[in-house]
Amino acid sequence: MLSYFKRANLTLHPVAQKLFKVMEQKQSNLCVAIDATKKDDLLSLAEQIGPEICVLKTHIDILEDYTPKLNDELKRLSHRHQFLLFEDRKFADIGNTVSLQYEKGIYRIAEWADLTNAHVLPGPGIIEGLKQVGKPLGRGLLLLAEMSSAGAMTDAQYAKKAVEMGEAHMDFVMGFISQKKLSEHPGMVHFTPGIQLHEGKDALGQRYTTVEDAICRRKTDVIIVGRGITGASDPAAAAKMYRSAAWECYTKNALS
Ligand code: 5BU
Repeated sequence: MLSYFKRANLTLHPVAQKLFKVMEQKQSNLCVAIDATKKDDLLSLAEQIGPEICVLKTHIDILEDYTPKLNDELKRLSHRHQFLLFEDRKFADIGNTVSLQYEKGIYRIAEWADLTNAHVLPGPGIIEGLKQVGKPLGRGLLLLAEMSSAGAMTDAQYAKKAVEMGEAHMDFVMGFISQKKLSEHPGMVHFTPGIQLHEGKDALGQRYTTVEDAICRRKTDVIIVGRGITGASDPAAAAKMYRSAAWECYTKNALS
């Protein structure tokens, strides 16, 4: 398999290039989901795990004390620790509406998030709408091809369509949220949520697989870990452990 370093040279997408380089430099293919509802918790966790991650994933709309100043604080942290910011917004409307949701409103997602994501359910207009806003700012988009939750309607046919839609828009789409590698294009990055140390589930339909299963066997690129790290008694130590496990799987893949 190709190294992230080689893949950086096989894509013209600025965010994918930057991500591959950060991954190689930091030896990290770990994205942490910090689902905090207070901004101090978000910032303090990001500060603790910053050195271990290539991407910080947020749900900005769950914060109870959001102020626009947070955008700059997140950007500052991302520069200091060299990680990218991913707002997991899961856009799902017509092109015109998502372009407004992405650029305007309280959160101004396009202003600070290097990447965001969208469902393909509405058809390619959603990509066009987000691209109008994000491409001039040098942003990237991930398409939701598969979800981790039990009973998800993202079956093989749906995932295939998502990949086709993504590959037809590679000037803005840089990858997929999926449970396995779906696209053979070296520039497409696969992010996989639903990761913990052991297989299992939570009380609300989340399903977990392991780092080894996602990266070694299913050949995805970046693991997304939330509560496995943020709920640990020492989140920095947990992040270190997930980072090295995921990186070890990647290096095994890259050698094969
Ligand atoms: P967890 O604590 O590791 O279960 O958190 C997983 C995060 O990834 C959480 O922020 C979800 O919103 C997100 N997620 C997911 O779990 N499954 C999916 O298919 C997608 C996103 Br898309």
